[in-house]
Amino acid sequence: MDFENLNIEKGINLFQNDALIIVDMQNDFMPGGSLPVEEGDQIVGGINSIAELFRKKKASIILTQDWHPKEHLSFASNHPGMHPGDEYQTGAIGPILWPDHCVQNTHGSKFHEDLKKEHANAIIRKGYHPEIDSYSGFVENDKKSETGLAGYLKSLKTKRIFICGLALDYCCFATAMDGVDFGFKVYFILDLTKGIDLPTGNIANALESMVNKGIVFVLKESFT
Ligand code: VGL
Ligand code: ZN
Repeated sequence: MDFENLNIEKGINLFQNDALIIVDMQNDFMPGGSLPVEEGDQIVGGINSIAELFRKKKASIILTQDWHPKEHLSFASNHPGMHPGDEYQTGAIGPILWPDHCVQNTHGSKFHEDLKKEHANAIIRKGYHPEIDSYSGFVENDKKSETGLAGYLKSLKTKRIFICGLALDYCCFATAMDGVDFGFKVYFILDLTKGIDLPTGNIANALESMVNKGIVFVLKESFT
């Protein structure tokens, strides 16, 4: 599945009970970081502009932040003899191991310096249990430990969520899929996200799963 074959919805009008979820726009996922997503820094400006639209409509803006202790079991460094990118699937870790990234309080865990953080209503942290990874902003990979995001959004009577950020095929994808399961209408902003594509084909698979889940694709220009 390519970007070209996706249906793009236009003419999106925002309301106060909409929410923008900006996923993991942190230094370690930027070029030069420890788990760099190619061109990850190039979406910062566009995300700031969309966030401004949400702010003007009094809609909610939520940032997610990958927030690992240094002994986190998703890091290859915590498995003797294993390397980043190695396949590893046990419990709530996997399908591959990662380089150390987004370690709590390090520069890599901070948001990109140009990302406008002041208009965020909430910051949801995830991945802080050493033995559980969390790609989704809603529930960690054990499928049990909730971050509180769903309850937060429901208390604001949120109906539609719009996802952007990093990385397309991991944390944005997982957040979008869980968003549907929690009862939200989910929109995925295709030109405000970049993917990792590990293993190769992962981006195409993620897009196809999202189509099948009924997630709606939009672009920056879809917002009126
Ligand atoms: C992410 C891999 C590991 C992401 C976080 O933000 O997509 N990917 N941790
Ligand atoms: Zn992580």
